[in-house]
Amino acid sequence: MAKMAAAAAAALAREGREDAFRRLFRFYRWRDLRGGPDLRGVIDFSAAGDQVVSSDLSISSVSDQDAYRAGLRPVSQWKAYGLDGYPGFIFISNPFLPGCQRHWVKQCLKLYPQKPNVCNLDMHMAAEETIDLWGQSQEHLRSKGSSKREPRSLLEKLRWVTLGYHYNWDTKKYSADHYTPFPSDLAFLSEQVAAACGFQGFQAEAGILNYYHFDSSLGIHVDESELDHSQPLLSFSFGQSSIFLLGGLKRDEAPTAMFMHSGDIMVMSGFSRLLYHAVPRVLPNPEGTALPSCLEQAFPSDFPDCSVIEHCSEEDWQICTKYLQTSRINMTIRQVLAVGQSFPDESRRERERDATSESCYHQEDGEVKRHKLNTDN
Ligand SMILES: O=C(O)CCC(=O)C(=O)O
Ligand SMILES: [Mn+2]
Repeated sequence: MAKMAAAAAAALAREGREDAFRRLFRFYRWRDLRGGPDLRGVIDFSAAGDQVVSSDLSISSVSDQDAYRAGLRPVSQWKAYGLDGYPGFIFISNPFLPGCQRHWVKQCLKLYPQKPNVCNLDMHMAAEETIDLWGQSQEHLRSKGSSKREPRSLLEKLRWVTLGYHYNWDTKKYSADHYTPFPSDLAFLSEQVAAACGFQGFQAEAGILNYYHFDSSLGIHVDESELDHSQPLLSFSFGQSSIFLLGGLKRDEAPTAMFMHSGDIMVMSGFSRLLYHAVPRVLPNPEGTALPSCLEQAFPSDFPDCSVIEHCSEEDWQICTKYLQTSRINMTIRQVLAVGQSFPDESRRERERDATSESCYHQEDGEVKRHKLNTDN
């Protein structure tokens, strides 16, 4: 049956009846020995183009001191953009202070994958094997050469980590009984960014951290599992660059392609909150160096104690550097419930029905999926 569906999908694609999003996804994912697709149609927010408009921020909602505490420049200095045809979409071009992205990278590699947070490796490894991914991978990463043939360390096999209300990939739901405290530093950063975009009172309740390598992609999806869609979705990117596709409410609307570089933040709110999107491609950073220069900047020595940003030791940064030379990390932060809202009461039968046999959409072999295999392949 699955084979027949795949064959039918392939036939449709051959006939040119593949949906417009899928067609562009495949265009940008394509690569061969001579290189990859033509990237001239990809919007680069650092070089304003036709569709790009500047976006107003709520400068007075975030004090310079709070921005500073989160490792961000004063909001009055941020460069924020919108896109024609996508109300509620805000792109903020790297607003991080020099050296401060390093903190978030280290947290994503060293701290956040730790228990009680949940990661893809937990799905097929014993609990004691995934206790200390950083410790188990340090040596391997430190001595790593540039050969692609070397086996990947555990850290390099990490595809996703969930925080707060842990997203259940089977039921596509969050639930009250699978919650662990959301990291306070990341909640603080998220609150400042949301407030600057006009969402004062945003509560960071769930996070999905995505870990990509040059051969990874993230399938076409909509983030609709949160119960309160009036709150924005925040997305932070670090390391190598990627192409992000932002589509419409339906898959037959052709998406807009844009680059996301290290430090860039994207906010999907209002009309844009429930749009289809995907990451077809991870690319070397545009400077062509091992790491983009914004990550080479060291942490200022006079950073105040009240900051949530901790100094990242040279030893830890060396491991992060090795990892990031071929990788991209993305953190997406969500508010799940409206203030005062609780999860609907579900019977056990409903919960069992929702937990389909198709377990995990993230895959080890490169493509990270949010959709059923036969619709996205
Ligand atoms: O990696 C990205 O830029 C997008 C991640 C995403 O869409 C998600 O986690 O829902
Ligand atoms: Mn998403």
